[in-house]
Amino acid sequence: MVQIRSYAVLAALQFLTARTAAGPLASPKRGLAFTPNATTPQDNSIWIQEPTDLTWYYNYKPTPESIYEDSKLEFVPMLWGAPSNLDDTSFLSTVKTLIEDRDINITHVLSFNEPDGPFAYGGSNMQPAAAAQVWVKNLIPLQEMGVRVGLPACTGAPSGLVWLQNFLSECSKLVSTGDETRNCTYDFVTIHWYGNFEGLASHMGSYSAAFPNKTMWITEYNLNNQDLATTQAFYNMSAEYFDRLEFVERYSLFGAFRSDVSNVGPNAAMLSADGNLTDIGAWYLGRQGTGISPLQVVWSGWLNNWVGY
Ligand SMILES: *[C@@H]1O[C@H](CO)[C@@H](O)[C@H](O)[C@H]1NC(C)=O
Ligand SMILES: *[C@@H]1O[C@H](CO)[C@@H](O)[C@H](O)[C@H]1NC(C)=O
Ligand SMILES: *[C@@H]1O[C@H](CO)[C@@H](O)[C@H](O)[C@H]1NC(C)=O
Ligand SMILES: *[C@@H]1O[C@H](CO)[C@@H](O)[C@H](O)[C@H]1NC(C)=O
Ligand SMILES: *[C@@H]1O[C@H](CO)[C@@H](O)[C@H](O)[C@H]1NC(C)=O
Ligand SMILES: CC(=O)N[C@H]1CO[C@H](CO)[C@@H](O)[C@@H]1O
Repeated sequence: MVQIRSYAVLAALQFLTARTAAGPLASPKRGLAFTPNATTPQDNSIWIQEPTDLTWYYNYKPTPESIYEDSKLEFVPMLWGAPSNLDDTSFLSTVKTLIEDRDINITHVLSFNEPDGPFAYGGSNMQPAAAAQVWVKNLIPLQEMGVRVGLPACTGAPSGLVWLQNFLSECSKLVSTGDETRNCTYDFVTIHWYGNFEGLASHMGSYSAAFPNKTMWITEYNLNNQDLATTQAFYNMSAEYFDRLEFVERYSLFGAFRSDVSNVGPNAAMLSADGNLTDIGAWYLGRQGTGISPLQVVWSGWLNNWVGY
């Protein structure tokens, strides 16, 4: 009796697992976090070869990539960090030029990249007051033109929320007048996450609570330095979650590079060491898996040399 019951539980569990194992193949929310490597420029066109689901990209810069100019990928400029002169308005004028002179359809911009993180880890290392000054000069005029602007993307550490609250309060000081308190506005919240799915869901929950009624972009995320099966299960669960949640507007896996140069572990990479799409890479583009291991390397060069002897 006991045994039969546990079989029934097992069967139910297997049914549930089977139903949730497959990640969603297609999603219009997906974009490319473009991190090219000059030694493998041939990889840059992989993301626009059909079939691909990707609808947008960012490259951590204000200006677009010429290789994507005629593609269907919408470009999202990024301010990234502080100019040496905090009153500099180059970002504003660059984006205005893209819109007004080059007729590029810019509807969204990203602001600062990990301002609460040190330069050594790719952060833009900014004080909230300095960031507020740059925001007021460059982003408010774009908002007035109808461009939607994302709140800075902090690291996944708890310090991120504190940094953002300080930033908003500094920004409020700059836009308030003697007799009227005003706040800086933003159109969506932007987050980064490295870690497991439970951590990701909890991180998203704390941002939703801190910034109610705002849509969210997850512009960098992955489960770093884990085995392949765990990494793939994380990929599937998070993609399914992002696609299901209406408040998630867009997301971009960090990700679009070869496993041998990955700083988030080889299994998190969308390309194998020899530049082929891995399973995760193919799924992200909305295709069936390739079955290619992230660790795969091209043997032909070695073989040719060997045959040559
Ligand atoms: C992930 O989803 C793909 C289909 O999108 C499926 O083929 C694969 O088995 C799933 N893997 C895991 C570990 O859930
Ligand atoms: C670019 O690729 C080369 C060759 O694989 C590698 O040595 C280098 O570290 C990579 N650069 C970055 C920034 O990942
Ligand atoms: C500009 O991009 C937005 C997506 O953000 C799209 O909805 C809109 O149709 C595009 N406009 C043109 C003229 O292509
Ligand atoms: C500005 O933001 C603060 C903190 O979120 C809030 O308490 C206040 O009501 C806001 N003020 C205005 C005028 O929107
Ligand atoms: C969020 O939106 C709901 C429904 O539109 C509204 O009732 C609520 O007051 C909003 N909350 C805040 C904090 O703006
Ligand atoms: C299976 C597969 O797609 N293999 C490709 C991996 O990349 C090399 C080099 O680009 C190709 O020659 C293979 O066909």
